[in-house]
Amino acid sequence: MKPVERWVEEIAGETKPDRVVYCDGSEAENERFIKQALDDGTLSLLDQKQHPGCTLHRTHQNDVARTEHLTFISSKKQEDAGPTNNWMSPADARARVWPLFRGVMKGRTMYVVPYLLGPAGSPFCRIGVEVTDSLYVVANMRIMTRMGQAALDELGSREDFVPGIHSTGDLSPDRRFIMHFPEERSIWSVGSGYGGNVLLGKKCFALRIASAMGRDEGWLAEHMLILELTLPDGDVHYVAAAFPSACGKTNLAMMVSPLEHLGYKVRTVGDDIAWLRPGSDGRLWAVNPESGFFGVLPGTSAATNPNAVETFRKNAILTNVAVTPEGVPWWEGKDGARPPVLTDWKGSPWNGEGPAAHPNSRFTASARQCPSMSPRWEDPQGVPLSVIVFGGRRASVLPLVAQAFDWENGVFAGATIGSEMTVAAFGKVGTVRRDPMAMLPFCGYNMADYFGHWLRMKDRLSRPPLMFRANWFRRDADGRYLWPGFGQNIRALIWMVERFQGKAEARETPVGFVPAPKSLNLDGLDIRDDALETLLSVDHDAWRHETADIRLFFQKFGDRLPPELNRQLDETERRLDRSEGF
Ligand code: GTP
Ligand code: SPV
Ligand code: MN
Repeated sequence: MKPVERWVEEIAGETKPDRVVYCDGSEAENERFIKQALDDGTLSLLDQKQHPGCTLHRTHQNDVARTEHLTFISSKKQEDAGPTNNWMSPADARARVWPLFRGVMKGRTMYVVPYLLGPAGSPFCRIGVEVTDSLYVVANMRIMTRMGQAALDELGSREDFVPGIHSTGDLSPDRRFIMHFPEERSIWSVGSGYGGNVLLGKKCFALRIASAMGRDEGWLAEHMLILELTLPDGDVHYVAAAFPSACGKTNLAMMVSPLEHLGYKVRTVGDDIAWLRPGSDGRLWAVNPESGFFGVLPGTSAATNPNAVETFRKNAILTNVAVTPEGVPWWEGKDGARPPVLTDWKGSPWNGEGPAAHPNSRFTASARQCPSMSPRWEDPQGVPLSVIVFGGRRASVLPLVAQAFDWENGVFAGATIGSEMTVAAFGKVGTVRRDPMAMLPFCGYNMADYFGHWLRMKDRLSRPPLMFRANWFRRDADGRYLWPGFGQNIRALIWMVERFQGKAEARETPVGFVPAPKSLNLDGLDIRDDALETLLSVDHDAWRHETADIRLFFQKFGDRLPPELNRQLDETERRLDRSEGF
């Protein structure tokens, strides 16, 4: 018996499914599963004329976003999980959580889902196996990962797969746990049917477990998009950008360049997760470990993200959207007029109160259907980065774009990013929290050690990418966005890449280099001078509050925080003091 078969047998012995089905990922199998899911009500068909092959899934009403308070890192020692993670000892996990799996699959089928993260044969490639009692999970994993036979072939008799156990359980939040064991590299998830909690290849493996692997093996697992920017002279550059959940990664990665006629072209490599490793050439190389998108629907239209609209036009799974009586999906911010009659995301007639689609409603669709994919998106070696961006959603404080002075200052910039919370996770939407590298909910070990790992990466990079802060969400006194955002964000990207080339002019501020007047390409963009000035300004008083808040945040980590970061903080404050009156 192969190791994977032995493990499956053991889990089946505990969870007691009626049957065990190994998934091969084939077209025929998928058709069979979809039909079954349509029959049992897990999925329903959307209008097949407009959306061939598309289905709708509704999650339970209390199960619509990641639940960070029910997500645990179960390392032997609490300090290895660190102050920003919930911790449960492995013994407590056995005692409190494991019993929830006993007999949980009685009367259900257990599907065995083997999958690859990263292209097969790539040095980045890793193997996972998820067992689940949800056909929704199977159908999603087939899109999001390289699932089925390819993974079984790669797996062979190997033991080094990451096992993940998922059961929807009874969906009670009292019995919902998302457990990670970074030392033994395994995952348990029970009591949820929502994306990030149950598609174990995504946040659980590709970020939380992979970040711990990366620490041990010398690479990084990051909550980043990857895009390709081609300049008019034909030079090709790759950019990785970390923004917190629902802060614009998918939109940036799939943007349509408004300057394509001038030779500025953007293509997509990934929209949510990047695995980064130093190459023998001293550059930092990136792959997208996924093969599909689990993207936010509200606000997505032909105007904001036509590439996404085309990507989920067919063969997509739409979760928690509203539908017309004909089964045409609808969400707030979709193109065209709102249909007069809608069933809301809960399945009830929509009475106009509250949103019709859930604000965190999402599409699952294959990257192969995305018109903007770069020809190199599955390159086994990955793509070399020129630029790393750390962004946040901030109404004030954070300028549109600012370049870090050097690698250490860039790690400081990433480690101190604050962002307003969004609907992607259960919590207080709109409140600013520190979200280092957009990884606060996703780092599988002590974040102080993670900062140290980032700092040390520099020793292996003789040609490091440049690092930047960015913020597309600055607002005026009336709450209106000062920056048009979406495709126009290319202006900031071009400036960043031109900084890497040593071409663009900059102005030094206490928090980094910002674009000098006229150095941002604003060709064809209608933006007021005073808006631009605010966007590129550094408000000293606001930044003093910011540094005070950062100091408090750093104190959480005690002695474990790398001293470089407090030194960077001190230097930032000194620069703010020195430049007062300018
Ligand atoms: P996750 O999948 O949760 O990790 O999110 P993401 O970072 O990929 O976010 P996404 O691109 O889906 O954007 C989330 C929301 O922000 C959507 O409603 C977008 O319409 C909106 N958004 C994206 N980019 C911009 C921008 O440049 N400006 C403004 N104002 N809104 C944006
Ligand atoms: C996020 O919340 O950052 C997502 C969606 O990308 S989920 O897969 O649910 O985590
Ligand atoms: Mn995400």
